[in-house]
Amino acid sequence: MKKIAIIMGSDSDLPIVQKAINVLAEFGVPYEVHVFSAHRTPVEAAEFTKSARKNGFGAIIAAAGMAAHLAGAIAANTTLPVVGIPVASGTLGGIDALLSTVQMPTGIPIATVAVNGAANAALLCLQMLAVNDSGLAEALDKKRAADKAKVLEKDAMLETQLNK
Ligand code: RP5
Repeated sequence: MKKIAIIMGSDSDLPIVQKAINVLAEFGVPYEVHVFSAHRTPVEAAEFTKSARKNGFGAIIAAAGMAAHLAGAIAANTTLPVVGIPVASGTLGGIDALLSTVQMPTGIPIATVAVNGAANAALLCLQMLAVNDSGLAEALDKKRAADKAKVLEKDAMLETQLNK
């Protein structure tokens, strides 16, 4: 099975990134987590990315806050799918990272999830890998069904509490 790389711009992003790690662990998909910065360690970020396909990765998650160029810098060096997580850090609440991550020039795409949307970043990568993996597709279907059941259960609980 292909691995998923999770790269964050700083270890201060880890509390958000942890939600992506948890999802990948739940599905038993192999992953590697790294701290590489587009600004502080640009050479290391590029070296990792350029060899990611030959090293068995199928998708890359890139999480960064503030002037968040990490996902773009990674996407510039690979044609593996890159999923960007804009992280709310600093003083602007994540709008800075959102715009820096989402507004990519034609030819270098990034799939950008919500600000701090790390769980969805992992789920999207799993859905990409599931295109060629029926077992993984089945596991994703089961999770959707379980999530649906939880919502219906909450609806039923609220109905008994609120609807008199
Ligand atoms: C970004 O700057 C990182 O992704 C982080 O969200 C933000 C702040 O980094 P630290 O100053 O906490 O290392 O590059």
